[in-house]
Amino acid sequence: PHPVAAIQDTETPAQRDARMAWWREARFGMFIHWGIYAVPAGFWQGKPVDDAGEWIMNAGKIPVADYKKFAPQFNPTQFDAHTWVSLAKAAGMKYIVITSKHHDGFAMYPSKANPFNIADATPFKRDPLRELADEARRQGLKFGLYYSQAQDWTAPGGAAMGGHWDKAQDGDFAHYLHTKAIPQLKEILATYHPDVLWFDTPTAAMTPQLSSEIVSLLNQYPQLIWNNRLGGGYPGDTETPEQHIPPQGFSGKDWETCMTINDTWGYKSNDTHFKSTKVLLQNLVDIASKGGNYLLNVGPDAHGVIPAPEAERLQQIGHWLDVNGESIYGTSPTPFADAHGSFSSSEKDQDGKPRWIPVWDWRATSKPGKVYVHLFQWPSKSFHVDDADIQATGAYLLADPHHTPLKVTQHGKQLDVQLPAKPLDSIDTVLVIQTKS
Ligand code: H79
Repeated sequence: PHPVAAIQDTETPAQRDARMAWWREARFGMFIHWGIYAVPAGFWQGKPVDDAGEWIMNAGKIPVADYKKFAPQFNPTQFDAHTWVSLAKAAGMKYIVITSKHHDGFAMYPSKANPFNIADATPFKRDPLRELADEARRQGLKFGLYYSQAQDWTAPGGAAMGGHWDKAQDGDFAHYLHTKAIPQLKEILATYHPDVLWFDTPTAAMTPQLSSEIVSLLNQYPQLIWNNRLGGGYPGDTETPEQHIPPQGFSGKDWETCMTINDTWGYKSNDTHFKSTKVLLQNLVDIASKGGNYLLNVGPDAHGVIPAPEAERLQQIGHWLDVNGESIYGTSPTPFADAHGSFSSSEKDQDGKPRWIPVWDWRATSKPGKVYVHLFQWPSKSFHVDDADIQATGAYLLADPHHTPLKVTQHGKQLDVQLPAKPLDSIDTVLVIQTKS
C-alpha cells in the first residue's frame, strides 16, 4: 500500500494493456543524453576523466560554481530536430527519450522554476525539447523525457545521496524536491506532454512520502508511461536493466534495456569504443526474443551533432529493419524453451577492452502463425531444433521477395528446415517458419 495510489494500482488490466500498447509494439527507441557536460566532453583541467561523460562533475569533484561556467559555453547552433528525429526514424526507432535534466541539475528547456537552464544560462536561445517534441510527433514517433529527480549536484540539498564535495551543495533534500524537482516535473509534463517519464537512481532519500507527491502529479496524466526508478517502492510500468540483457527477460513484466553505443551516455570526445552494428543488432534481436524493448543511446556533442559513428550504425540497423521489421515490431518472445547460447563477459573486443560479446548463433521471435528465426551464423544445409513446441506448415526467408518455399521436415519436436547455400544478409537472415496454432 503506497501513500498515494498510482495509476498502476487503480486501472484495470485492459486499461493497462491499452496504455502500454504502443510501447509494447515499439521494441526500439532512441535515448539521448545531452547537456552541458558535452562542453568538457570528458576532460577536466586538461586531463581525461574516466567514467561516463554526464558524470564528469561528480567524478572530477568539480565545484558547483566551476561547473556552472560550462553553461555560457554551450551554444549548439548545429542542433536540428529534423536531423535527429529523421535519424531515429531511419534507424527504425519508434520513440525518443531525452534528458530534460540529468544529475548535474541543468535543465535543457526554459524553466521558470530554476534559472540553471538553457534559456537563462546559455547563449542558445532556443528550446530543444519543444523542437524535438514537435518534430517527433510530426514524424509519428512518441516522445519521452528523462528527469533526474533523486540527484541534483548543483541544487542545495539535491546531492544528498549522490555524493557531496562542495559546501554549495549543503541543504535539505525535501526542500530541493519541493522547490526544484517537483516544480520542474510540473513544467515538463504541462509543456511537452511526454509519452514517457524516465526517472533515475532512486535513493533512500526518495521516501514513500516524497515519491507519493510526484505520483499525485503523474496521476493527472493517465496515459503516461513511467519506469521503475521513481523510488518509494513504486514499481512504475517498466523494468529497466541498464547496460545488460537479462538472460531470461522478465516474464509477465514490461521491460526495456537501456544501453550506450560506446561506453558513455553523455558525449566524450575520447570515447571511440563503439559497438559494432552486428553486436547492436544482436542485442535488439536478443531483447525482442525475450519480450523487451531496446532503448539505445546517442550522445550528441556541444555543437548539437550526433557523432557520425553512432549515426552510421543506426542507419545500418534501419536498413536491416526496412526489410526485416516484421520480425521485430509487435512480436512475442521465442516459442523455444532453450535460450540457444548466451553472452560471454570475459571476452575482449578488438581494442582489447572487456566487452559483453554475444556468442550465440540464433534467436527467435514470434507472431500468431509465424516464428521468426534470426540466423546470425548460417548453418550448413539446414536449420535444426530438437525442442520445437510448434507445428510447422512451411518456411521461407523474410528477405526473399518471392518467399520461395523451403523444405520442412518435422518428427515430433525434431524440426528441420532446408536452407539455401548462402544467407541473404551479412548479419542476420530471418527464417520464417509458418505454424499451425
Ligand atoms: O543516465 C545514465 C547514467 O548516468 C545513469 N543512468 C543512465 C541511464 C546512472 N546514474 N547512476 N548510475 C547510472 C549508476 C551509478 C554508477 C556509478 Fe559511477 C558507479 C556511480 C559511481 C560509480 C559510473 C561510474 C558513474 C560514475 C562512475
